[in-house]
Amino acid sequence: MSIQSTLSTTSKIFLSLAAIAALAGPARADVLDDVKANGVLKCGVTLAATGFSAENNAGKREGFDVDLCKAIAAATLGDGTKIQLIPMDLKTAFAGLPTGAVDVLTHRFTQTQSRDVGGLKYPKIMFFDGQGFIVTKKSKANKIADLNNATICTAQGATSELIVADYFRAHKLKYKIVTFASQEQAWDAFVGKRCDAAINDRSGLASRLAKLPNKDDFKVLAETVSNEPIGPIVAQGQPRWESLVRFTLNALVAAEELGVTQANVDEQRSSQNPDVQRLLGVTGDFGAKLGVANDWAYKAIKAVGNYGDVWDRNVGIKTPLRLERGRNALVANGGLMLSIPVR
Ligand SMILES: N[C@@H](CCC(=O)N[C@@H](CS)C(=O)NCC(=O)O)C(=O)O
Repeated sequence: MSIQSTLSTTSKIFLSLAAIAALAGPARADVLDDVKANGVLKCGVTLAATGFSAENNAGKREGFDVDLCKAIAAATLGDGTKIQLIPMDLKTAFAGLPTGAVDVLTHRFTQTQSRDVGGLKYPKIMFFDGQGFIVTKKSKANKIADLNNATICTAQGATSELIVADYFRAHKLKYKIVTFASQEQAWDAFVGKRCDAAINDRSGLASRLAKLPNKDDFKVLAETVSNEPIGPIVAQGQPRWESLVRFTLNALVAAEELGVTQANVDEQRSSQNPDVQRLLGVTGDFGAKLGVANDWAYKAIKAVGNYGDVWDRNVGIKTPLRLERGRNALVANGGLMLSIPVR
């Protein structure tokens, strides 16, 4: 744990951005070839975030981020069960890509210019989020302006540090930020009353609230203070692998647009719609051009369903997170989710 004043927060943020820039390291051989040779896909996932990556009662890790890992394994290896999930915190996750400790991060990390230029490539955004603050219901804070002089918990290296620094300075509010090695620790400290408030992606707050027995004792403030475009990450210099991850996620979005679901994907193979035929590998050689089998997208959809299926199963309104699609609805439904045409 570390406590920082406003000024040293800013300098630490720029130091941590410099550390990301040093990630380049020795380049890996072709990751797509590696994954095929290993016969297993290694995904870096969040430590414990219900709905995204957390163990269920049977001790099996499940969630949105786990499903994306399964989809990529299904597309690459023809089998969505050939995955190794490696839980990682903010401190270790990024360094695992160039060394090959992980092939892809299906994590909750925001794309920023510094991370991208620093060697972390984001093939496609899978979740449009924004950050918010959580406080106890007993607290007198009903809006961020009420957090003057508050102590705020978050994790080292999260985008939150700079967001808090910028927002509070711009609004002439005083604060003390307390950072922890992981979001889990930051959350536990907040729940343990170490801080007046915590900040995280709104989906992250919903995720942690979902498993709290006394969730009604807390409230998330209405204001959203940032944009957090979140997506899987691959190492730089891996264009084939980057494309494979991009188009696997894209296939899940395209499937939703075309009405192809986990339940109907087999019958959709006989569809007369040329877009469906290309997506499912019935016509064309779109898989071969990516370096995988032509039924790669069929296998991914069969393994986890379309984007909407993944959403509904893990974080949708029937789950403990109860998240509305909002900005993550398809463009056709007023959101931001759009597929790249499979042509
Ligand atoms: N999106 C922000 C926050 C990322 C974040 O805090 N992720 C949460 C999951 S919602 C987490 O638990 N990270 C791993 C950890 O440190 O425990 C960023 O990219 O910096």
